Amino acid sequence: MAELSGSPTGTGRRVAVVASRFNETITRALVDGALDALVRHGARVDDIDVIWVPGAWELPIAVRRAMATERYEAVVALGAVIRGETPHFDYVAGEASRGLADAAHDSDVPVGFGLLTCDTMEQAEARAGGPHGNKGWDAALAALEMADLLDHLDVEHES
Ligand code: INI
Repeated sequence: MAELSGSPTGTGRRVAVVASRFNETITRALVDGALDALVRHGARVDDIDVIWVPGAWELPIAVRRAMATERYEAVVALGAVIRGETPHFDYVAGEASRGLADAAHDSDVPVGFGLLTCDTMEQAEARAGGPHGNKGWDAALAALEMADLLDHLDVEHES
């Protein structure tokens, strides 16, 4: 039996952090968390690009374009959708999530999913460097771990 898993090593990795400006106090905290995770795990600052888009709705197209450059071994998508009084939340959160999933499935590049979908600003704050941690950090680590795992799977497959 073989057991495979990846390690979240950023050494030598080029990473795109794609973040939305909507609810910017939250998303900047997510970006800070992601950058901290990437650098602490060995990524060079010069190998990280932070790409800003207006809102979560725009995340998938920017993620796809970033992947198409073939510059990155991992992508981290960050945003914050917070429920308002209308069904707008459901459309933005649903389509952004689906678009990111589609982009990830259509590509060999792992995407860390750091899109907060919260009922309140307090819930978002709690997940952007508060009591529930920083989901930007978590998404960055997941992307690095998956990049490493995919490398291992490629080697296993070749041998
Ligand atoms: N975008 C977000 O990232 N979060 C939100 O909470 C949000 N709300 O609530 O409207 C939001 N809307 C903007 C949307 O993502 C697009 O940028 C906009 O519709 C222009 O295309």
